[in-house]
Amino acid sequence: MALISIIEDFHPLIDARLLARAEALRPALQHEERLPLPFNDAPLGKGAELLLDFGEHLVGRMTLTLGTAGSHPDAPATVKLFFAETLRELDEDPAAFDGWLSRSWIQEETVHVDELPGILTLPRRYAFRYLRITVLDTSPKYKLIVRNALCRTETSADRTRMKPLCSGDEKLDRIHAVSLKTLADCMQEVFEDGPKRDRRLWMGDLRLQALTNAVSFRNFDLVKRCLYLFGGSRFPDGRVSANVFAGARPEGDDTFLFDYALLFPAALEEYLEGTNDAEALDDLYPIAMEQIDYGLRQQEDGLVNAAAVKDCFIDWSDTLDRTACAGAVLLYALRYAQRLAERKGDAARLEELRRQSDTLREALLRRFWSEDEQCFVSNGQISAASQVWMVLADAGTPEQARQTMRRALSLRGTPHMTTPYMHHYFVMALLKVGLRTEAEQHLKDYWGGMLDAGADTFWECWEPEKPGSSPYGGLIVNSFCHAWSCTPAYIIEKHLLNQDTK
Ligand code: RAM
Repeated sequence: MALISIIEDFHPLIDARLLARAEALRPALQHEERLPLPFNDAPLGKGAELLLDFGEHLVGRMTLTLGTAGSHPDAPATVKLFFAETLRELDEDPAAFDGWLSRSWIQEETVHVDELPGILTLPRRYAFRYLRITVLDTSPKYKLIVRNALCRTETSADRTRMKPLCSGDEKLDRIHAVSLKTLADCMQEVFEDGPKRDRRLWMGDLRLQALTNAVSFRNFDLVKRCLYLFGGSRFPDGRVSANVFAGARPEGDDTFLFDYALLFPAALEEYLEGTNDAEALDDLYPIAMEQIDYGLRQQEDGLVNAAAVKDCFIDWSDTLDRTACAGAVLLYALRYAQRLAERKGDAARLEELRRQSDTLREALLRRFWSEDEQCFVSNGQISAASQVWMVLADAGTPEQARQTMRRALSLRGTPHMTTPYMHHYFVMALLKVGLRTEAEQHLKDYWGGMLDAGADTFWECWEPEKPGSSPYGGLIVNSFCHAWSCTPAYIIEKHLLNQDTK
């Protein structure tokens, strides 16, 4: 499933006031200096390699101090630098990548160094733990020495708030710590999806980052800034883009995802729960309702139409039937819209939303609940995703929900859940039906599985059945510090320790 949308002449609907508000909330970045674990400063001739390990995942800018051995350098040194978030990435051949994403995301540079000895400051920000330096050439007269490698890290997260968990369960504590590290490394001038790739703001990711931020860094201004960015540059008909390019001139992408747009009301309501921000409610309530109205307009015979189903992300999977999920996400969003309408004192709208929810719930149950299977079936397919979203949407009775999540736990075949994004919602659905032990176990197995496989930060994709898989046609462009994977800290603090299953 390649996710590429190209709309010629796309002119987003710009709300300059909202964008100015977002700009005013641009955070200051905080920096720290990090050195590699001890390394060998032996002279490196043509073809020699040096692998630096910084001991932890970093996001920042790199400066190398270079010296020479031998006679006076009579030619530039050419060096290849390859930054990798994981050891596994180092085994990949950048030249062999032939996937559908840009190979420009590969963190590889070839640099000529004319002045030696000297300082080499690299122009980009990198996300990495490892740096492999390959000397492509010096000259017969000299060898290169890497005397120092310094990374100046960047984040907008206040690291002093990164309190370790002491639950008495070592695995849970480590999962909690790595999830906060993942979030911190994704917190830049916006909540990025991944500091290596795509380095921008995606709605589905933002919603999960904001939840985890609320139990950790509590940088609500950054959440507000991101919501305003989504509000400030939209599709011409008012829809929220799936993501925003958040550089100096922010612009919503011409990619639309039905489920992501419907998470805007959820993210807004959750932001308001934490802040009671009246300005944000006034500014963004109409935009949240526009997403709901769009969703409701996509109904045919009470269910979401095929075009909108096609616009649903849900998980990286080519075989997943998203029909049930699309309807369930709409019903789920209607619940948040009702809370927003209540908050806003919009009684007429609230009444209407209640009616629309009831109608949709009935239609979903009628179409997708199977008495024979005792679970939700989407066009003949029984997937974890369909069960999860139906349960989260409150589509069935509590008994049906519990039944269906038991069924989801026992599903072994395809379609597999492929991302921590989907696994997050899986755990939330288990908690919702009271399967707390199973939820905790799943969290430990799935995120713990990444730790066992060597994660320093949680990954964009992790299929225990297929380690090394990539939705992009090559692991080398996968992100290994990814926003939507940061939720264990939220789940642990808000739900496992507090027994809160809202
Ligand atoms: C990927 C991004 C992001 C996700 C979208 C759907 O390209 O990394 O995390 O939200 O896909």
